[in-house]
Amino acid sequence: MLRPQDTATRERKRLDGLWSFALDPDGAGRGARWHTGPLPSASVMAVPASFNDLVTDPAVRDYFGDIWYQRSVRVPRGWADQRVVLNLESATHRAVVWVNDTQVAEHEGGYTPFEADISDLVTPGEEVRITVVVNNTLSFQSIPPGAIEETSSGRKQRYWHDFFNYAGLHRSVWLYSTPRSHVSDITVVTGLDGTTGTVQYTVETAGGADPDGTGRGSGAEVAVVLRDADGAEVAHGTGTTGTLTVPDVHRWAPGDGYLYDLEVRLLDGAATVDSYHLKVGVRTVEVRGSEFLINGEPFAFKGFGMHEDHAVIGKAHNDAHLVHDFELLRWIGANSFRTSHYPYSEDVLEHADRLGVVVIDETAAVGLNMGLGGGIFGGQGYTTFSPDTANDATREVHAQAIRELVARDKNHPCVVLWSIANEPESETEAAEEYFRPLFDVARRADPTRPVGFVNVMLAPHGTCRVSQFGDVLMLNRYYGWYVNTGDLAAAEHDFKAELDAWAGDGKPIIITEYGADTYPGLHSLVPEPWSEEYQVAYLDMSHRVFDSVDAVVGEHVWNFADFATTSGIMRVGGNKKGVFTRDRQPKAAAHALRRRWRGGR
Ligand code: BDP
Repeated sequence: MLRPQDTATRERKRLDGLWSFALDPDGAGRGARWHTGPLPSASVMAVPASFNDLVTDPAVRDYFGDIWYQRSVRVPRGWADQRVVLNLESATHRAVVWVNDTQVAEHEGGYTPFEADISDLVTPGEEVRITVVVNNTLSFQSIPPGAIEETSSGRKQRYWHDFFNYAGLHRSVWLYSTPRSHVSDITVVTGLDGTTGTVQYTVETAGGADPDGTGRGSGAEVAVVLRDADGAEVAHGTGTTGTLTVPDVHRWAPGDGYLYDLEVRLLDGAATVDSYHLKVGVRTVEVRGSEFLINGEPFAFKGFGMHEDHAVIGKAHNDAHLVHDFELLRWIGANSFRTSHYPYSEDVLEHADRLGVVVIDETAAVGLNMGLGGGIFGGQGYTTFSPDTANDATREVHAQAIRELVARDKNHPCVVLWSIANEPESETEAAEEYFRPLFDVARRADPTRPVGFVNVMLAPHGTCRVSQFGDVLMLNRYYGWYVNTGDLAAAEHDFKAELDAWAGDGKPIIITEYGADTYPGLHSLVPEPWSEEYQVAYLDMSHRVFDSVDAVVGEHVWNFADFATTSGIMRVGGNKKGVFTRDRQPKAAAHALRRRWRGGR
C-alpha cells in the first residue's frame, strides 16, 4: 500500500482535528447501527491522539471496548472521475469503518495502515459521514496479547507488556484521490557495485480497462525516472520491473541520509495517467559472521529502545515531538533506535531516512510470555502457548502483523533489521514451533533484510530455542537491575560470562535493552539504585562488558525517555529508565552517554 501523496495526478485531504466521540460500555452501538446517524451522547475528541489522557475520568482512561469516532467531510468537487480512497494510518487495536451507512473496511492490528476505495459511495462536491468504531480490547488472539479478567471491582483488562494500553486514532486519517488507472505498489531493492549503485524496482498497477489482460489498464505503460537530491535525472527506465544503475552513487549511510527521488509514472501514449514519488536511499545490509555490515562496512548500533509516548497525547504522532526527539538523538550521539514495541508512525521512518538514522523495525508482538511477572506484569495463571491461550489463530494474526509491517516499511533505507517479537517465551518446544514459521513469513515478505527477535533474560544462552532462527542475536539484559540489584561487580562478572557464551554462536549481538530506573533529581554519593549516579555507574559497567566482547555490535539503552505504564509497585509515575525524563530533560546519564557516543564532540 502506498502512502497518500500530493502529486501531479493525486490530491489528499487530511481529516485530522476534532471528531465526534462516544464510548460504548454496553457494546450497544454496532447492533443499534450508530453509524447510520449522529453518535448518541457524543462528546468531542482530538485526532490524532490517544483518548485516554484527554479526559479527567479514570473510568475513561482505563476504558476498554468499543470507541466510536465520527465526522463529516466534503469530497472536493474537483475529484469527479477520480478514484476516492479513505486511509487510516492507525486505529489501535482494531477498527470497522463506515461511509454513510455502508461498511467499507475492517482491520486488525493497531499500528499499521489500512484503506478502502470509496469511489462508488461518494459524490464529489457533497458531504459524507465517516464513522469508525475502534476497539482496544486485548485477548490471546490479538497482537499484543491480553485477557479480560473478573475482579472484585468488575472486569479488568490485563496485559503483559510494560507500557500503558493507549488507544484511539493515533495517526492521520486521509481522504485522497488517484486516477482510476493508478500505481498501486512499488518495491525497490538497492545494491552497490564499487561506486555504482543499482535500484531494482517493481511497480504494480491497478484499475482502468484492461483490454490486453496485462493488468496495466488500457494501453498504460510504466516509466520511471530517478533524480538526485538536486532534481537532476540520473537514470530512467520503462516497464513494470527493471534495474537502474547510478554511476558515482551517493550512498545512503548512517549519518548521511542521502535520498534520490524515484518518480513512477503510468503513461497512456504521451499522457501521464498517474504519478507517484518514492524516496530511495541506495545502501546494502548484510550479516557476515558476527559483523553487521551497512554498505559493506561494520556498523555499531548506538542508541535506544524508544516509545511513542508523550504527555497528554499518549501514543499520537506529532511532528513537533518528532523533530525534537530526533534532535535529542543527534545531541546525544545516537545513530540508531528500535521501534520498541510496535511499528511507529511512517513519519518517524521518513525522518530517519532523511537524517541517516538506522532503525530496527519491530512488530507489536510484546508480552507473549507468561513467565515474566513476579507480581509486576503478572503472567501467573496462564500458559503462554496452548490451545486456549496463544494458539494457531494468534500466530496467524502475528504473521499478518509481520506482513503488514514489511509491506509498509520495505522501501525505507533506514530499516536494516526486522524484529518479529519482544521478549516472548523462547525456551520451550511450544515456542520453537510457534516461531519457526514466523521467521519464514518474514523472510518470504522481505528476502533482503536480516530477521531476528528480542530474547529475554529468562532464556539465557543454552536454553533459548528460538535464537537459532535469527540472523542476529538481540538480547535484553538487566544485570545490575533486575538481577544483582545494586551489586555492579557481580553484575559485571555475570553479564560478561553470559555474553562470552552467546559470542560462541558466531552471530552479531545487539544489546537491545539494558537500563536502570532512575528518579530524576534523586542523588546518592554511593551509587544506589534509583539515583542518577547509579544509572551512570550501571551504564559504565555495561559498557565495559560490551567493549570486552567483539561480537557485541550494538548498545541500545532502555529507554530513550521515561514513559507511561500501568500502575504497580515497581513503577513510580511510569517507567523511569529513561535517559531523558518524559518531558525530555536530560538525566546525568544523558551527559555520560553523550561523552561515550560523541567522544567529546
Ligand atoms: C523489558 C521489556 C520492556 C520493559 C523493560 C523494563 O522489554 O518493555 O519496559 O523490560 O522492565 O522486559 O523496564
